Amino acid sequence: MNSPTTEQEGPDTWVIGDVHGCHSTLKKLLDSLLEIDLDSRFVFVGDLVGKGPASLEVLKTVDSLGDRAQVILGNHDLHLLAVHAQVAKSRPGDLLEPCLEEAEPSPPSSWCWVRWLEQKPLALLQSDSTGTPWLLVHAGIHPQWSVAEVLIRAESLSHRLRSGDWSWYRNITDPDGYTAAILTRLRGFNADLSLADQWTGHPSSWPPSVTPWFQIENRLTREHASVSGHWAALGLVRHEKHISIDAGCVYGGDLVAFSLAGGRTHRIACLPEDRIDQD
Ligand SMILES: [Mn+2]
Repeated sequence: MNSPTTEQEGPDTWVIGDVHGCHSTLKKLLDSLLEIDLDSRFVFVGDLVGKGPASLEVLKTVDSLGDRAQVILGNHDLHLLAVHAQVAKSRPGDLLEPCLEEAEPSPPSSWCWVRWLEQKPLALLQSDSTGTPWLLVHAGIHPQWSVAEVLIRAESLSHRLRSGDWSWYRNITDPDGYTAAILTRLRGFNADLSLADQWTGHPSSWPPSVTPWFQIENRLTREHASVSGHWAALGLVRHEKHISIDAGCVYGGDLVAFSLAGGRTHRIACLPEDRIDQD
């Protein structure tokens, strides 16, 4: 994590947090990272879309990066796919209409965000240029799951998603639905390890019986380097080998990129045209 640049063998990989339709800020961040190194690679840890003003443009820009960019699905990306599949309703403030209006490719053989997005994984093991494997997810990792279990569960959920079966969606009694809740929405657990998903703010405002997932004692992946986004109220925080990188760009915070090999962060303040009012 702290290896000097001279020991790196390949281009650096930047993990980028929740873009949420902030297209202008994303372009500025990508331009500045490519200025540092034209060969930079990127992993987006979910929530490309929703809330911000230009979700469709974000999808197109990330697709235009080709093999240089990988994407993990977040809860808002799943929500967009669910609205398109007519198993969820668009909410005021999602600002997903332009995506939904362009959901059918024309001509049929051309690129379409639906097929592109539903192929993206829900967890990724990404080695940095020094060979250290990082576990990347949108929201969190269950404390009783090993790295292997995370990847197997993520693959099972992906398979279900691509089959067009949505019966797992928002249903934590379904094993794939529970995986989705953990990987894309997790913040805290109650003392009995049930999900405490009513607590979305900063942990300092939580009751003592609720614990952030990354602080659960004896978490199986605690010795494994990992990155997540999703938690704007928590902000950019390192806890042992885990780093949380959602600094609330769409609310007027920063869009953060974290360099896997160098351990550096690069942040761009939200541009005024991307910012939404927080009510
Ligand atoms: Mn999220």
